[in-house]
Amino acid sequence: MSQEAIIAASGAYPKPAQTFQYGTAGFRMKAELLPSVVFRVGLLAALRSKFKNGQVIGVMITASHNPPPDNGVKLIDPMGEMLESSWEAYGTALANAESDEAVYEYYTQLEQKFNIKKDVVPQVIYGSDTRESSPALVQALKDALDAVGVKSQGFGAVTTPQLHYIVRCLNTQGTDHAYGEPTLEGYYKKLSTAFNQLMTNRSNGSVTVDCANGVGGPKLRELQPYLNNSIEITVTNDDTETFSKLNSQSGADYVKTNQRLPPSVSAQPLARYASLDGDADRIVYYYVDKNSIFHLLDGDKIATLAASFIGDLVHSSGITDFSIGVVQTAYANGSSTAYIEKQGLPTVCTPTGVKHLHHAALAYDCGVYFEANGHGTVLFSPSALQRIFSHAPESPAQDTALTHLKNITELINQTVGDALSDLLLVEVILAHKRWTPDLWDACYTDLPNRLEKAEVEDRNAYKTTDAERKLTHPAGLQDKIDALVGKYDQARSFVRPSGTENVVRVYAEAATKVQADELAQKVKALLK
Ligand code: 16G
Ligand code: ZN
Repeated sequence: MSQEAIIAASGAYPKPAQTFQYGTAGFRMKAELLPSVVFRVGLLAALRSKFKNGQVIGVMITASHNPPPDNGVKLIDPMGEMLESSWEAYGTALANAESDEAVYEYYTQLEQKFNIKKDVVPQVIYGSDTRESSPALVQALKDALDAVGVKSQGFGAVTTPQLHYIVRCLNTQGTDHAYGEPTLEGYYKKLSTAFNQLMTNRSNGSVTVDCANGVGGPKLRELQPYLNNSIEITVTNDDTETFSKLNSQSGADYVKTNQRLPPSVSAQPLARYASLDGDADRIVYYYVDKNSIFHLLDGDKIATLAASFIGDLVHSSGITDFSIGVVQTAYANGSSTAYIEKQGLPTVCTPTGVKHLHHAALAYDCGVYFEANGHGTVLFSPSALQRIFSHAPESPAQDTALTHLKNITELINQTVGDALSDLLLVEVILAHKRWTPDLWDACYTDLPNRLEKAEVEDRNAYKTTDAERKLTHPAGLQDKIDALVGKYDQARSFVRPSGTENVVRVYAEAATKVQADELAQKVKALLK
């Protein structure tokens, strides 16, 4: 493509006076700051696809659980994973190039650095959530893709995990590890076929799903007709027309952070409720007990449920020497970690952010990874899948368990955490176990905990080690935190810089709510 064409196209998207950084979940900020960033991410996606010999790269425009005026953009690698970390820095550099000429120059530098062949046709697909700002950002992306001759396809409003799914399908089409049909219909068919088989002759009442007034609402409605009648799903907070309602007083982040029902939900005792986030890659469950007390069933509870269910199926199928591990972050409730270890399963702690958990989960035949906030999935290694699908059962009971296990591998979106897939997974497990939410909850009791955020002058002054559980900088601060923690029972606290906001987060847990709250406040006070 000609130098003039790229420089001219870039000229339509001038860079604001702002420094950008490809963070934990791509670029994310006020939408009005993003057009130049999205344009340049389009160039990066083109390079990434060429570097990957023309494999399809995905670009998702979303700011997940952030408020309506925000937006964001992130890249999806060929197998549906997050962009390889080493490339984030190129995205950052492109986004910060001060002129259109500098953009072009850096682009060609990267072409040379990676020895990119001129004759490879890059392919990029893209989608967005339901924000008001999304169509204009999609246009910026398209202009970049067109300027550098990318073969592209838009999927409109989709959930983040749907786009991850389609990327993987496109890149595995026609191979012996084909992932599915690269369409939304293919996605619904894959999930529903597995779900319907797992729910044959089973039923499990109803679940009410709060969709945060985001893209999960319409997509859950699209999925519903494919599902058999084994559960009744009531879709709420699915107004995507009123832009200001997105993530407002609803959604997984609201419920998890406030540890309470969305105001729009009047809960019946012991009925099941779930909340998605704005791009439907997170889900938390909850219920109220007979005394109308709220109980949260978060990502940790989903991880323990999934790991123990899969462990039982593997065992009952007669498959041996099969490793199952649970990957968590520092936010995992101490009780969940203790519970998993008591089940004889290994746990690993990684820094926050899906890419870290995902990577660690690859070490097992089956790696279950969830952040406490409800973002997670289950990965089966290629050799584990091969063993599962070639295993010869030796009894009818083994045969049944094995069939369930195969369907579970199809039901789970293995590319990334997926609220719709996770919803069906939880529903299947509860139906198989005949568990009401209180029985699920009774596996272990969460330690009371508190999450706070603190505005600080420079969050980059806070550096962590040990999977974000300890601070190395500012010097001396960790000792003060440790001294405070020592004063409370079963206490734990850590401080980490946010990867998505200009704040520092403080987490504390302790034996009682009063202690957890007090510890969080005292640690927060150290940051002043
Ligand atoms: C991003 C991460 C999410 C993490 C959150 C932490 C992805 C796709 N998303 O949203 O997993 O929980 O950041 O945010 O990795 P924080 O760094 O602001 O606390
Ligand atoms: Zn999200």
